[in-house]
Order: sequence, then C-alpha cells, then structure tokens
Amino acid sequence: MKSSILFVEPPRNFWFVMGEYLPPPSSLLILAAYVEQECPGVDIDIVDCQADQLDWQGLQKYIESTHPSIVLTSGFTTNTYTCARTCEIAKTVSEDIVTIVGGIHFSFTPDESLQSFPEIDYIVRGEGELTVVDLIKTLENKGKITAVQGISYRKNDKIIHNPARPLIENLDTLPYPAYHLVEENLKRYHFTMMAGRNTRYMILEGARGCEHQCSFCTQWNHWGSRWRTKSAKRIADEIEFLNETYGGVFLWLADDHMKLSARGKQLYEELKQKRCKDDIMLFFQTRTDDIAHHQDLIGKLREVGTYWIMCGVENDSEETLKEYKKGTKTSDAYTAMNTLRQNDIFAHAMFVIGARRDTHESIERLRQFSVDLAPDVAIYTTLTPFPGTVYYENAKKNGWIEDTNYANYDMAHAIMSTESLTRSEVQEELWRCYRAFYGSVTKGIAGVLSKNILKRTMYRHMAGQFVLEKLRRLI
Ligand code: B12
Ligand code: SF4
Repeated sequence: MKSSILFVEPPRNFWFVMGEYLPPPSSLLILAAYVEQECPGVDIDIVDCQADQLDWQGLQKYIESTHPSIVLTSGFTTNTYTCARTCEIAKTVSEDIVTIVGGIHFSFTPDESLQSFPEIDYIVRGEGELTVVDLIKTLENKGKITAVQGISYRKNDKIIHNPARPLIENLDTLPYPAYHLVEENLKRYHFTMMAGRNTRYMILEGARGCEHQCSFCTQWNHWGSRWRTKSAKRIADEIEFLNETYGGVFLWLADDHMKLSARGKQLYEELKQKRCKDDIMLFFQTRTDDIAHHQDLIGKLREVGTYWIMCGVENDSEETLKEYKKGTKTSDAYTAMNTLRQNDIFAHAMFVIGARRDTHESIERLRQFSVDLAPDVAIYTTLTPFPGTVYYENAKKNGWIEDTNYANYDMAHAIMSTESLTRSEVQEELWRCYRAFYGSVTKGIAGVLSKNILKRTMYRHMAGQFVLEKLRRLI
C-alpha cells in the first residue's frame, strides 16, 4: 500500500531575542521536495503549526482527520521535546502511525533519544534525503530495515544503529525546496526585525557543512567535516525561482559558511545576469576572515542584492578564540565590520560569553570590544554545550553541565558556570551585554532616530523593554 506522509512543523517557542518572526519550515521543505521527486504516488502533506496557529490539540485533530501512515518532524537541540511530543501525539491518534525524526540533535543522540522517547520509531542520522526515501520505500514494501543505511531504531528492546550513509556528492541533483506544499502560508512567513513585516521571507540552501572545527559548533561534525556546495549557477537559479515564482524577497541562505573564497565571484557573476537582483534582500553568514580576505567581493555582492551578513566574531581574546578553535583574529573582525559598513551591508556580529576562564572583567572587555567594533546588530549568546560539539564532550566529562533541560539550549539561557562565575552570574552578564550595546542613551537615540527604517525597528525592539526585560527575567 502507498504511504501517506505528514511532515509536521510543531508548535514551538520563538527566539525572543530576534523579535517577531515566522520562518518557513526549511528542513522539512527541502526533504519533502526530494521525497516527492523519488516517491511518485506517495501522498505528501506538510502541516506548519506556527503558520496555521495550531496548538497541540489542533495538531492532534489534524492528524486524526488526515490519517497519515508516517509522521516526520525535525528539530535542533532546543526543539527536542516538541519533536518528541509530535510523535507522542501521532501515536495517541494511532499506534500504527510510524514516527520518524531527524536533524542535528537526534543525529548526535540516537541512544539517549530512543531511550527517552519510546514514541519515536526511527531516527534518521545525518543527511536526510537518501535515507528517508530508502526508509519510506522499505516500510512500504515490507523490506529489510537492517539494510537501510543511516538510521537508528529499537528492535526487541535493543537499540540498533545501522551503518552511516555516504554523503550526496553533487548537491545540484537536489530539487528546489517544496514551497508549493505550503503555498497558502507564504504570505505569513516574515522576519519583522530583519526585513519588515510585509517582506516575503524564504530560506534556501547553497552549501552544507564547514571545513573549520570550532569547538562549540555542531555543523562541521554533522556534515562530516566537509563543505559541499551547489554550483553558483544553481544557487542563482534557485534564488531567481523563489523570487519570480513565489515573490520571495528576504532570502536567507542557510549555509553554515558562505566561503566567499570558493564561490563569491561566481555567485556575483551569476546573479548579475538576473533581473531579481534588484528586488531581493539576501542574507548569509560567513567568517570574519572570509570577508577580511575578500573585501573586493563585498561591494560586488551588495550590487546583486546582498543586504545583511552575519559573522561569528565570538570573542576579543585571542586565547579564547584559540580555545574555541575559531582560527580568526580580532583584527579580522575590525576589517570585516568596516568592510560591511563601507558597502552599506547590515553588519551583524555574534559574540559568545561563558568560556571556562571568563570572569566579570573578561566579559567587560568583550563588551567594550563589541561596542568599539560597532556592528549594526550585536547578538550575544551564552556558550551552550550542544550534543555533537567538542565542548559538550568536555563539559560532560568534567561535570560542567548544570542545566540538562534541552528547551533552554537556545543560547540565551546560561547552561554552565565558569571557573569563577556562577551560572546566574553568567546570565546576568548576558543581560549586561545587551544593556551596554543597546541601552546606552546616545546609541539608543541614534538607533531609534536612524534614517534606516530597519535599524529604527531593531533598536526599538532591542532597546525597548522587550529583549532587555526578558533577559533580565532569566537571571
Ligand atoms: C534558518 C535557521 C534558523 C531560522 C529558522 C529555521 C527553521 N526553519 O525553523 C531561525 C532564524 C528562526 C532560527 C532560529 C534559531 N536557531 Co537556527 N538555524 C537556521 C539555519 C541557518 C538553517 C536551517 C536549515 O534550513 N538548514 C538546512 C537543512 C536542510 O539542514 P538540516 O536541518 O540539518 O537538515 C538535514 C539533515 O539534518 C536531515 N534532517 C533534518 N531534519 C530532519 C527530519 C527528518 C524526519 C529526516 C528524515 C531528516 C532530517 O535532513 C536534512 C537534509 O539532508 C541553521 C544552520 C544550518 N545550516 O542548518 C541554524 C541552526 C539550526 N540554528 C541554531 C540555533 C541555536 C537557533 C536558535 C536556538 C538560536 C539562534 N541563535 O539562532 C533559534 C531557535 C528557534 C526555535 N525555537 O526553533 C543552531 C542549532 C544548534 C544545535 N545543534 O541545536 C544552528 C545549527 C546554527 C548553528 N550554526 O549553530 N534558525
Ligand atoms: S562556527 Fe562557523 S566556522 Fe566554526 S565550524 Fe561552525 S560553521 Fe564552521
């Protein structure tokens, strides 16, 4: 019998730091497109509980009324419990519904997750496309589950991990994300603080993984320490498709690392030929050294719609950067921020506090550094031991993890103390960081009165009671 498949984006808490937004469920759209291509005849549906404003009860009713044979969901660490609850609800509706989860968190915790959540039938580890199609077909044909590479599951109360599946070599073979399955929600997706309430927000993917190995990051490990990219032509075509077919304007490139060195020039050449370059607002993230070493490309990418770039500056201390295995220098951060500003691109810097040797004084130095660096947007985060990171292994071994509630692994909650600061002091330091950057009277007034409407919106959001007050309440 043909399967009917339901991809579920469950009800979730949003990340209050970045204000009001509603993202398209990108991981599910990317997977669904491949399933649709490879499993003709299979009935595929996506329910996005955020966009449809469904709570848990609403989701249950939806599953009851649609009778899927397989329910699939995706999440990273902070979303662990919402994924488990989705599977639990599916099993409440019918024990016969097969539940499948995937994504970074479950890939790194298959034993723990299968033990903690009996409602999960299968975990797809690592890259999802080939594995999930293989699993769906095997379930349909009552084939051998033991032969499906890349999955973990329970059998007779034992947890089985089938061997890993090799990665896809040519990412151009993947279809465009299946936005047609959520077409009625497209008008609802937005990221107010970054692009305005009425600007259509879509996510696409140009590359997977990273060749660097930062100790707090899951991404290089999840993607086998490799950086694979689609061709520049394919990325430009995908951007054009999303813009012309669906009116996508604020386009977020999900790539872990943009790697201008490898494809910045080619992407410029490709986008230069597209009409949509004047309509799009392209966002991507890259390293400070990538910008510092390719300053010439930044102006060019601005010409073809690049509008906002996020960089992991992380810290001012060269020693801490070494501990994080970041491989960048503070001088790269200055060059990167200056280059972005000179080219009229929103300069977004990420900082991390809470390293083992952090003290009140070292965090104060980081605050001063970040103010001096003067990005347009500064986001401060707490060092979070995500499963799959080198930091997690160290922290677990040394007993540093004080909060094991994954819902708090959102980089805004302090999870660990440092050698000299308690967890609550780290939390307070985080609040001080935001207060120093956004709360200063002169800066705040300049921001709130800025000619740039988005800068105004952002400063109102950050400096207004909302973010600072919420962060204060976490102390
Ligand atoms: C876009 C994005 C967002 C968007 C929303 C994304 C969304 N659709 O919900 C926004 C900006 C809102 C966001 C918010 C946050 N994000 Co975010 N985000 C991303 C980003 C850049 C891209 C996500 C994406 O579409 N990836 C592309 C897909 C295809 O990759 P994938 O999810 O890994 O999926 C593949 C496999 O893992 C597998 N798979 C995945 N799910 C499933 C499910 C099934 C059933 C199967 C079979 C397979 C499978 O198959 C897929 C294809 O091969 C990622 C980084 C990244 N490159 O992934 C960070 C990332 C996921 N975010 C992260 C974090 C920490 C957050 C926040 C907590 C805080 C923050 N600092 O931003 C908040 C949390 C919000 C919330 N409560 O959910 C971290 C997660 C770390 C971790 N290990 O938990 C990441 C990895 C960034 C990073 N470098 O650290 N995020
Ligand atoms: S933090 Fe950035 S540079 Fe470091 S490994 Fe992760 S994706 Fe790569």
